[in-house]
Amino acid sequence: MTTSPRTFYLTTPIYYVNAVPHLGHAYTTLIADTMCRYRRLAGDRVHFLTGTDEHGDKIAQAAAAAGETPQAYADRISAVFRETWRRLGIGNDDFIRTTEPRHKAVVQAVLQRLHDAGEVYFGEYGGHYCFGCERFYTEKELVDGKCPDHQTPPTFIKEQNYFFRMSRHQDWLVKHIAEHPDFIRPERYRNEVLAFLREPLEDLCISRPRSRLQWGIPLPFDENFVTYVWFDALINYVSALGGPGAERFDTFWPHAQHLIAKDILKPHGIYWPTMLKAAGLPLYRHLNVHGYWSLGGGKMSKSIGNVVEALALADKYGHDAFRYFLMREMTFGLDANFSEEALVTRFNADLANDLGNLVARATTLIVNFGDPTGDTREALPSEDQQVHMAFAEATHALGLAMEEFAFQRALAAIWEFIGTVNRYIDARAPWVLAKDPTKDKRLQSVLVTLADALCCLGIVLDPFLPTAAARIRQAVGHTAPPRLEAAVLGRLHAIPKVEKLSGLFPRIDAKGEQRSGATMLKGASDQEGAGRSSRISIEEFRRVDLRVAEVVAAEKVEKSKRLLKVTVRLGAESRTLVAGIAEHYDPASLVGRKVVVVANLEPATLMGVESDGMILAASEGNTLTLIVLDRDLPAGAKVK
Ligand code: ME8
Repeated sequence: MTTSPRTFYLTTPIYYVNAVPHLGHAYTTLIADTMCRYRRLAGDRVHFLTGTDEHGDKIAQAAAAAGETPQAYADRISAVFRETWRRLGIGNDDFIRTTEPRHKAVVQAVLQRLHDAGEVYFGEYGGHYCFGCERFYTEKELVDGKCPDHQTPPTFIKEQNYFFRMSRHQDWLVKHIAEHPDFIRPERYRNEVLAFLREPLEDLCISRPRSRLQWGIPLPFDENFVTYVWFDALINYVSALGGPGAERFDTFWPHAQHLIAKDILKPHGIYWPTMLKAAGLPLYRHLNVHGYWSLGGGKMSKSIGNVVEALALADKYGHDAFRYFLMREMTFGLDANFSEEALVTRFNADLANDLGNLVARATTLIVNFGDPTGDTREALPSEDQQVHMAFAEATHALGLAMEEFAFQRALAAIWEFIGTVNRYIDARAPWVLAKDPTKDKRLQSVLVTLADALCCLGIVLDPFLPTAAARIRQAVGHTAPPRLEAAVLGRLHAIPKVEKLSGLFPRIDAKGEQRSGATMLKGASDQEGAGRSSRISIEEFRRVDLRVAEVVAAEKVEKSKRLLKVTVRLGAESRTLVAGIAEHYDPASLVGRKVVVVANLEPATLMGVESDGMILAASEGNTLTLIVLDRDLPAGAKVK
């Protein structure tokens, strides 16, 4: 991964103020925020822009319906967007409004440039106009004579207007896209733009007569017209930097990346690059396009009215969880369906179980058994090296995924590592090491590895779960601002001061309520506080494959007081398991007995013997008893 400082400029669409923010807006803005946090974590110089699109028919009509002036209405709704982003923890550097003087001035300057360069002409046009989309449709684009987005028949309008000579820019644009395969990404959207460009490109009508629409930026060369809202809106990406010639523009514009959904691919993939080129400005670097969220299969758009109040959901489940779900559930570029049930399932499985329990177990073990003054590692045992390697792999995969906005893959890579650490705890069983004074050095080195792993997780999770990541870092005493370059496992050589952290993500029960804090399972191996939270769902329980097994052979594991190597038969299959029952059962007495085993556990190696499953036993004090059947059943029978 490169650590040299890079410059990164990321924009979201500027959202229309004709309704309050919904889930789709929140998604784009949250992933933009995550990306910018990630780039900052990597040490890059970042500028993150969002804002509101406030001119045009749509807004004028919404204001009239609300009985307000367009400006008062835009002020009010724009403030709702700004406040929503603040509450969701979005760290944008700037918020542009198209009604601001700084924006108007740049729009007019760009229009004048285009006019002076002969890129604009005055002409007459008759076409099918959709007021919802605020644009003309060609016959071919209409579906059954209707606007494909609004499913309403367009109005035929004939009027004199100004036009941008977009048609003359077709050839170089096709060539540019061909030569820069990641100019528009993922590939499906690049292909979609190339498909548009296989048809002749028409000139673009860039004005609206004032007689018909007042609410817009006047053309600098003809006061009788206002600027077409898209021509006005796209320019926000440069006006927010102060426009051509400004220092901020020179710093950031060469690194510009836009983030949008597929609904506005054409203006960004075709109008915008041709406008830039015609105005003598460099093109943006990448257009990153994501898919659409739907609710129960229906499209979600405020003009259609089927909206989810983003904040209500985020407040209900926590802002970190909301952000996590959106990123984990949608494959960047493809559509996804939103449901509260899916959010709760992911919450319980990924956040409460995998991450929350890891943090609770590891911090508890370190606090209970860690000796900050103790001697820790000399040579690194190979199992610890595997944890280090797993982290190096995860951060490598994370870096590659984030280059492409593949948030889902990025999170999958981190969760792969979380799984490795959870298995490492199970296999190393620090609570067992703690019982053997000769193993103290080994115990301390396992605990250092755990503290190290938590600290690294607290760093790499920062862009995705900002609040939880900060709590994890705090629990392991990492007070420095998080930096990706510090997330290297193996740096820690002594146990830091650690605080127990349980209930990071308390499980959500079927009624949608969160349990306060994880409670501990009372079981033999969990007595020392290595336990997981107490309740699991029936689905989770069903995933555990319990079987009747017949013991066919048993012997002591060399050099171990506690472990027996047991061969069992499960139907036709035979397996080797390692069980900590040597102090309670003579190996020979077990042969021929039927026991209950967990058949779908991931294999683990104990004292050099691979164990493929687990024999169930109950224990209290010094007594341990195997779980046996009170009626006979064949080996392999399922235990339900
Ligand atoms: O188009 N799923 O504004 P807008 C995912 N003002 N993302 C969605 C979504 C959904 N169902 N619905 C909306 C405009 N979005 C113009 C943009 S830019 C110069 C001008 C998100 O309020 C997504 O980012 O309709 C989409 O591109 C954007 O909101 C459209 O927002």
